[in-house]
Amino acid sequence: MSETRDSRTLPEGPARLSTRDADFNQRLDALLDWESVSSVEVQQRVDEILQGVRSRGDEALLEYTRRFDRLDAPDMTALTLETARLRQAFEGLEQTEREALATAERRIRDYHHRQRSDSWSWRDEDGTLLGQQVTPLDRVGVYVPGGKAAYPSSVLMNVVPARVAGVAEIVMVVPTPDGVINELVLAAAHVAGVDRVVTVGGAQAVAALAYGTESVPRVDKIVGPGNIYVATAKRAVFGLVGIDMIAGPSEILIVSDGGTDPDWLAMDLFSQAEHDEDAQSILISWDRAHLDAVEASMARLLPTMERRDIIAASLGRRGALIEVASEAEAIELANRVAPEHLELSVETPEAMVGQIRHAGAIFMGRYTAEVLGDYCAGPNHVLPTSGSARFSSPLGVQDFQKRSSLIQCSPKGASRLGRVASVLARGESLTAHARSAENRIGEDED
Ligand code: HSO
Ligand code: ZN
Repeated sequence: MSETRDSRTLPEGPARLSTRDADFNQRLDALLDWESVSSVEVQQRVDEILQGVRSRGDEALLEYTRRFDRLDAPDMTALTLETARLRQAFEGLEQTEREALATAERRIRDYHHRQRSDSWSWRDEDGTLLGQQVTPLDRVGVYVPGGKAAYPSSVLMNVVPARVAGVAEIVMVVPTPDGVINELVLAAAHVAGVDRVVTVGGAQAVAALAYGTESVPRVDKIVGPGNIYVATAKRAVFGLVGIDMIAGPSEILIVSDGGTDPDWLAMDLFSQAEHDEDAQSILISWDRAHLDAVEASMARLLPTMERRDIIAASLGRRGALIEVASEAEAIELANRVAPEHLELSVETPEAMVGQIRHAGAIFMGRYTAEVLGDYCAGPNHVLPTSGSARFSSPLGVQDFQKRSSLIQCSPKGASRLGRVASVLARGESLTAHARSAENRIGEDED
């Protein structure tokens, strides 16, 4: 337990820190330290599974599904769900659930529509055309975890940007241990526009998508979160196929000016803590009494939470309430943490947002609970974690589009560029390059 933690409050509560503490930097670094490391044992098991599916296709998929998910299917048709089955799942929902899914999908689609890159080109002074042609990926695989982390919202967040990009075929894989199917996940797949679902999971599902089997088509990119086996398998097949980022546990960092209801902030901190024992929730303020009030709210509300054990573990391991000297210091600290989610719970977030350089998603003002972004505001909830917002961005349409560059030389352009290329090619002693360029040098130079 830290020296400054108040022992009357949460037994498993977040650490209390102040930037004035002599050991502040050390303690903050220890809290932020998180790295996904895959053991040699996990890597070996994953390699075996990848090899199995690569060499024996569907037969291996059926065997691993029998072994790991206790699901004895006679053939792959028993593990494949077509669009009619997805529609049936959607139609079986309550009307409020159908409407919520449809509203979320529409808002996510509208937001991502604005992200699309268009092709462009121009002609230089010699009449040579230069440009960029943007095309979608042909086929994408979306991994959806089973069990406690099976989130219909993540189905929308991974599939909708691919659809908006123009991906022709989207295959979803989801484990169904003991044959238990999550109807909400299938309904979300329907709303998002998945073409087919294969009910296999783990490294074997990643292998099927990367190599293709008799029944599962090989895809060009695999996206979506998964456990350590899935993450290890994705890393292993990267290069043969594209992959998205490997996401760490969820994080929230709130900067509060002291004017937001402490109970609201307590619940905002809980909202990400309840994802995972390793999730991170941090509150920063220059108002010490406010930090005390939020700490008291957390202690009072925690026993009322269904997932209190996970929340308490997450807060105890990686949570923190940090007192800073000023607003400027709060901003500096937020940039240093580069959180996945940043709530600016202040009176005028517009004045602050321009100073934020590193954050996956920024939630501006007291009314903007981070959870609205998790489900339905519109932006993607697949975001850079563990400080990777310093160099990467939310999942988006760009992740499902690629660029081809275009060059069309006019005779004059070929002649002029030919002279330049020839000199550079001879400098590299590449004679065929030089002569190929020289063939197009003409008399038509000015
Ligand atoms: N906060 C998670 C996404 C999520 N939350 C899904 C609820 N469901 C990672 O950004
Ligand atoms: Zn969440």
